[in-house]
Amino acid sequence: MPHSAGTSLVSCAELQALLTQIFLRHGTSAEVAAVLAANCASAQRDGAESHGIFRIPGYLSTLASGWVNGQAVPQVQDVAPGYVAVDACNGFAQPALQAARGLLIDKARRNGIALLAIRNSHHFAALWPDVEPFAREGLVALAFVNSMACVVPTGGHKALFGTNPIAFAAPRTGGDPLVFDLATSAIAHGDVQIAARAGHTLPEGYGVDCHGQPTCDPAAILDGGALLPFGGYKGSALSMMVELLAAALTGGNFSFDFDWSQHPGAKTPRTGELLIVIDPGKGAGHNFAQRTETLVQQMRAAGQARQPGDRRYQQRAESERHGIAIDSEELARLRGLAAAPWFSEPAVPRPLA
Ligand code: NDP
Ligand code: PYC
Repeated sequence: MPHSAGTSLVSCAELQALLTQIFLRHGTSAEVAAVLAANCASAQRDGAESHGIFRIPGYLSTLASGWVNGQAVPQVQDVAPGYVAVDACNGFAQPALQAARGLLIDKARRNGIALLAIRNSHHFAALWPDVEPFAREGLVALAFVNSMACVVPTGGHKALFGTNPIAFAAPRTGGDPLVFDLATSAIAHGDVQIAARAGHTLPEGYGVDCHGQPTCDPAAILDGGALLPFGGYKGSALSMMVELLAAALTGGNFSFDFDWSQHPGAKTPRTGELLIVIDPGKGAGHNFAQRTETLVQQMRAAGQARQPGDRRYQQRAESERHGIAIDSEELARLRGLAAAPWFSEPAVPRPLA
């Protein structure tokens, strides 16, 4: 966001502290508040608009609804030499990843590869923060998470898949890790909400209305319509794979499995996440990070000037230099939330029916 009269500049540390306070005031434990605040602030810092502070009202209404347990303590299980499982206990996925991270890295280094299967978890964020740190430690990482049924499988007539992102990170000698993070739907649900709020239309082929008819109106997609996979049957197949890896394999819910209707205000999908971490040092390509760099150079030479992750890294550098530009009214709202919760007592998570 360009800095103008209506925007304020805050440092990432300041934003993180503010968000931590908000989560604490709305019923999360200190551990959960710290992890979610770091995640959300880093998305805002990197210009990931649909998964930064835009998500705060959804987090808070979900906490207030009792659908998620903001105080859950993840249960880590050492299943096998290359397999870690975590029961997030109806809490958020990121604290579950945090709890298992050390064991996962140990196993990946020892065996060359390790899996982390998170179940019973809520993921409401961008996926790249889950993989980029592994690449900074010289590892290759893949992550898959399923969400809520809002995507029609190819040729179908009913929303079944989530927007189901896939993220990948690889170390690279010449610069920041090579990272991509993409929804397997034509557009992320959060970006449909942003387009609807701004009164924008969407390109053709992104969604259908409540009658199953193609529409470019984001409001019609949100009002009983649905999204389409990206790239037709190819995106649909990837979305199907994400359901299998993130839900069937982990023991989490499919995107169509859960019923949040008894929790008005609930927005966070209660599903699962799978991570695969690989130590490239064990492979035939001893200098994997150098080979990543070679590939990037060749892609550049072939005419692909912008690599996935470039926009985020540029925005990150800009935010670190000048501060994160936030709409001043939005910032005032956040400060209000940090000072006084919208209910008198911190939310006590209710058990699920
Ligand atoms: P985008 O389509 O904006 O970007 C997808 C990827 O492609 C990014 O890595 C991006 O890099 C890269 N990219 C974009 N344009 C180009 C280009 N012209 N050339 C080369 N690379 C390019 O993301 P999505 O809309 O698919 O997803 C947005 C976010 O929503 C993601 O962070 C995702 O994790 C999140 N999401 C989360 C869900 C959840 O359940 N938690 C569900 C669905 C989505 P760059 O980052 O540098 O722009
Ligand atoms: O933007 O599609 C999305 C999304 C779903 C869950 C979190 N974000």
